[in-house]
Parts: sequence; structure tokens; C-alpha cells
Amino acid sequence: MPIESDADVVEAVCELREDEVLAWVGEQLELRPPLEIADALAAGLEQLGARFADGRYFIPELVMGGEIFAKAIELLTPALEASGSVLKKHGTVVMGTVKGDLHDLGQNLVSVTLAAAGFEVINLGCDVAPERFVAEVERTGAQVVGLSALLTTTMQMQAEIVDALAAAGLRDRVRILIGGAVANQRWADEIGADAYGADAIDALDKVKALVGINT
Ligand code: B12
Repeated sequence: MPIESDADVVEAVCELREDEVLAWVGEQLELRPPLEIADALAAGLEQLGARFADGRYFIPELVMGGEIFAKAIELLTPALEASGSVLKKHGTVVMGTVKGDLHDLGQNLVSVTLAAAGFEVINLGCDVAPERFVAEVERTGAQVVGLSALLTTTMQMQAEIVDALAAAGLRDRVRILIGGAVANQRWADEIGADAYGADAIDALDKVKALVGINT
């Protein structure tokens, strides 16, 4: 079945039709902004996750779906970068997925989006321990640290990192932004983070607000 709509691409991602999905991404790049395309693909992964949750899919499907998404984001990255103001550096953001959590696709997308908008992004990858976040904030003098978590078992780690930054005496120097499928504003308030970002665009808005950029 050819991909003719965003609903079709959700199905194609779920059915792991890699070649068709990547060809569709190439076509869509001529037609609309790269983040819109990424959103459509993410909806596919969400659906795939739902099928995993209800027992129709297993780990291999999850892995392959993630790989297709990563390849698609690679295709989108030049367009994402070109859409930003790469000349002006607005500040530094340390970004990572917390310890115990291997989901890095979402935070990579956020990182590319922030970099495209003129931020220096230090992407620490996934499974990042609190002490590493502390060391990188100290080393880089970052204004913002972004913490991603996708598992109910790892969201507590976001709280531990907030505490570790405070214990290191850095809490007044760095703003803390949290995100990932299990995070929300209430959790941000509860653990004493400065903001919550729902997706890449929201993350960019929140980072701008945290460093005092109005546009
Ligand atoms: C792909 C995937 C995997 C891949 C990850 C590959 C990779 N390199 O990332 C693999 C196969 C490794 C995996 C493994 C597991 N997974 Co998984 N996975 C997914 C899936 C299908 C998609 C996640 C994704 O990448 N989405 C696309 C991106 C773009 O979205 P996103 O990550 O949410 O990011 C967006 C926002 O959240 C936000 N954001 C993200 N980070 C940040 C950070 C900041 C600072 C900000 C502001 C914003 C922000 O912006 C992003 C862009 O819009 C989800 C389903 C889902 N609904 O999320 C399950 C899901 C997260 N996984 C789940 C589970 C259970 C697991 C495993 C435990 C399975 C197992 N039994 O082994 C393991 C855990 C491994 C580990 N220790 O981490 C559950 C989690 C349930 C829960 N609430 O705890 C989910 C929800 C599936 C489900 N419905 O059951 N998984």
C-alpha cells in the first residue's frame, strides 16, 4: 500500500516498511518542514509502542522501529540544521537520557532542533549517570541541562539529577528542563525542575524562555 498520508506512514512504521518510509521522508522534505515530518514518524513509533504494550509486538519490532526512526532523522538532519540560525550562539545546553534508560531518539531530535536554533548542544547520549551531568555542567558552564526519561522506572533518576546538581552547588547556575514520554509539568514541579518540554518545538521554546530569549 503506497504512503499517501500521515496515517499511512504511521502504519508503514508499524509494519517496519523501512524502504518505503525512507523514500517517503525524501519526498516530504520537498513539501514541508522537517519537524512536521519527524512528528508523523514519531506517531508511528507511538503506535508501535502501543502494540508492544498490548502484546501484539515484541522487542525486535521495538528495536527495528527505533532503527527506522533513527535513519529517518539522519535524512532530516541537514534540513533541520539549515532551518536554524547557525551563526548566533545563544548559549550552551547539556542534554542526555538518564541512567538506566536507553531511549535516545527523542532527545537526539531535541538536540538537533536546539543546535539548529543556535544553541551549543553537548549531547551525552543515553544511560547518563548523575555525576556525568554534574561534571559536564561544571565543565561547560551550560545555562541549561536537559534530562530525558521514557520509563516509569527511570523518571526518578531525573529527581536524583536535580538533587545532584544542587548538592554540587550548581543549582543557581543552571536551569533544568525535563522531557520524555513519562515526564509532565506536574513531575517537573514536584522534583524542582525549572520546566517541562513536551516535544522538540516546546523544548526550544522552553530553553529560549529559560535563557531569556523572547523570539
Ligand atoms: C523505540 C523504543 C525503544 C527502543 C529505543 C531505541 C532508541 N535508540 O531510543 C528500544 C528497543 C531500545 C526500547 C527498549 C525498551 N523499551 Co521502549 N520504546 C520505544 C518506543 C516505541 C518509541 C520511543 C521513541 O523513540 N519515540 C519517538 C521520540 C521522538 O519520542 P520521545 O522519545 O517521546 O521524544 C519526544 C518527547 O518526549 C520530547 N523529549 C524527549 N526527551 C526530551 C528531553 C527534554 C529535555 C525535553 C524538553 C523533551 C524531550 O521530545 C521528543 C521529540 O518530540 C516507545 C513507545 C512510546 N510511546 O514512547 C517504547 C517505550 C518507551 N518502551 C517501553 C519499554 C517497556 C521498554 C523496555 C523496558 C522493553 C523491555 N522489556 O526490554 C526497554 C527498556 C530499555 C532501557 N533500559 O531503556 C515502554 C515504557 C513504559 C513505561 N512507561 O515505562 C514504551 C512506552 C512502550 C510501551 N507502550 O510499553 N524501546
